[in-house]
Amino acid sequence: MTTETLTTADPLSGVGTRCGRILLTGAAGNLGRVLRERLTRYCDVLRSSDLGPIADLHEGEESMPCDLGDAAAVDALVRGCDAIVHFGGVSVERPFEEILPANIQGTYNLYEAARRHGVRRIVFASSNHVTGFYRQDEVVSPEDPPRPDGYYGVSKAFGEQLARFYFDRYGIESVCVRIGSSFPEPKDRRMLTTWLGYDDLEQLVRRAMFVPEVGCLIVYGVSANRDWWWDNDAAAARIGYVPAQTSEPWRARIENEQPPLPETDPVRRYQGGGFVIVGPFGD
Ligand code: NAI
Ligand code: 15L
Repeated sequence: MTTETLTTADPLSGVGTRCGRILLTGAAGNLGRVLRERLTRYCDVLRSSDLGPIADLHEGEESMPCDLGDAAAVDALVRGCDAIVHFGGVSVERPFEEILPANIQGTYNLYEAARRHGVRRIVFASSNHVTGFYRQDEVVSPEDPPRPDGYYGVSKAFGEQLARFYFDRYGIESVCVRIGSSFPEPKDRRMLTTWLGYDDLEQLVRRAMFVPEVGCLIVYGVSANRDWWWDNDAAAARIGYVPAQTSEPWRARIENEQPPLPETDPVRRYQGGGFVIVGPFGD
């Protein structure tokens, strides 16, 4: 596990963890709302963006609404930013027509704007659904081939490949965090394995932002839960991520209240859980 494999010095020690202007997309979303105040500690100005304006601004925070599917608007959004924390987009399985502008065109617009405006680092909120069709009895590493469990997972795999291309071609560094399930607490048996606590999320984003020379890196965003499906050694070795939270405090209640699904149920069989059975849409 990650806690045992971090044998080298912390790659963040002695490195400044502050920069000029950070752009946060998806700022009105569940995780955006968690990150907004926390990220103001790491920059002079946090540019918080979502489809609509952000009302309750913190000190050092500015609001700039933008539809990620609008290339010209994204270009203006990115201008003047030093780094990007890209959490905006459709965050669940939806028809392809909804995923395409927000997640696929939107992430392309963002990387293109980053290239034009000289942004050097992007933290991309990818998802465990890039590998959702691996079974729950398999351990998956970022080196394994993607097995997306829907259009949403496909869009996140696209984002990861875009990150790879923009590093190889233009030297823009990215850390793609395949977030598990980041909520105040795990909601079901599956999330006992996939849960990512908010303090661990902040640690991951901070490290992904500031550890030098990450290149293009894929890590899983998961806390130190008892069971694991993901080999996250790269997160420890490359950015020094050592999770401090665990889903254990919720285990007894969840296991008492929620009987296990039959072993043959795809929701129990596959890592993506309920995402693997959403759709088809529109038939
Ligand atoms: P969320 O759905 O609460 O927030 C996403 C935000 O993106 C929303 O506020 C929405 O208005 C905005 N958005 C959607 N389409 C947009 C567009 N075309 N232009 C601009 N903004 C747009 O999702 P949440 O939970 O906060 O997740 C944040 C990110 O992390 C998402 O990219 C999601 O895919 C990813 N993620 C989250 C996980 C979790 O457990 N919360 C797990 C894995 C990945
Ligand atoms: C995700 O990618 C979603 O954004 C989030 O809402 C959760 O459903 C999470 O995955 C999960 O797999 O639990």
